[in-house]
Amino acid sequence: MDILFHCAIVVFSLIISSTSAGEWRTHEYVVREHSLVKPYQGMGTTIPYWDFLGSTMVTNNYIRLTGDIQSQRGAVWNTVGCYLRNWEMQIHFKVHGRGKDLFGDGFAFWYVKDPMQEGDVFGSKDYFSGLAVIMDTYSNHNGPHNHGHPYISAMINNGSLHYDHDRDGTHTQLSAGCVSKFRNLDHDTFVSIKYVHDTLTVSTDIDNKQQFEQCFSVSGVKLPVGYFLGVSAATGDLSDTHDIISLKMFDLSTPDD
Ligand SMILES: [Ca+2]
Repeated sequence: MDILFHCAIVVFSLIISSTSAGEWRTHEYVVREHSLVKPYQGMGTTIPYWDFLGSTMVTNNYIRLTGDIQSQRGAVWNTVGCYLRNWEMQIHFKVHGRGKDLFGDGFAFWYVKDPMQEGDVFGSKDYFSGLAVIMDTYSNHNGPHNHGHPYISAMINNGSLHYDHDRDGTHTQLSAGCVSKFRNLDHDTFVSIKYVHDTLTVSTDIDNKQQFEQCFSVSGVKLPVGYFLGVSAATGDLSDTHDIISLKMFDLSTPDD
């Protein structure tokens, strides 16, 4: 009886897992191993599929990459390589602090070859290989740009390019980005990074309208599969609190892909 019961459970589990394995591939389905949602905690103090670096602090309601304190670096990295060909990452974030005019430095989303590398580019490694989408809150403004801040842009790197903070990354950015006033808002703020058929589209939902508005879109972006997802943030002389509330990854591949 006991053995039969266990067999039944095993068979039942197999049916469940094969069904869900099929569902992961369908449109608009959150891919659990690349997502970070509440409640964060797994067994004990670890969070399944995610690693942490630097000043990162996990609470029940948010993951704090940096506090409103000078010279901090924090990151959260997916431990599983991403093999989705077409995907969308929705980041629910909150950037806030005491600074009215002076605050920084911002945070970045990463899809890179080498995860868990602390460094000077919003808390992560310079000369990275892969994609960075940068939410730069502080205008270092020694450069040629005349846009406002916070400014969202993207950078593709093969390991040879340096992110130049003095020019706010202007000479290495993939295309013109957009100004996005996402700091110190009372409502929820989101950024969406979508990669479908080699087109990278970055959108934001920061006006409490529950819909995404396009920031920029670039075609012909070639990214390999198997890289790692992460988010990092840094403060320097200036500071801000950079919180991540959730990371939701959607598989946008269709059976035709
Ligand atoms: Ca900057």
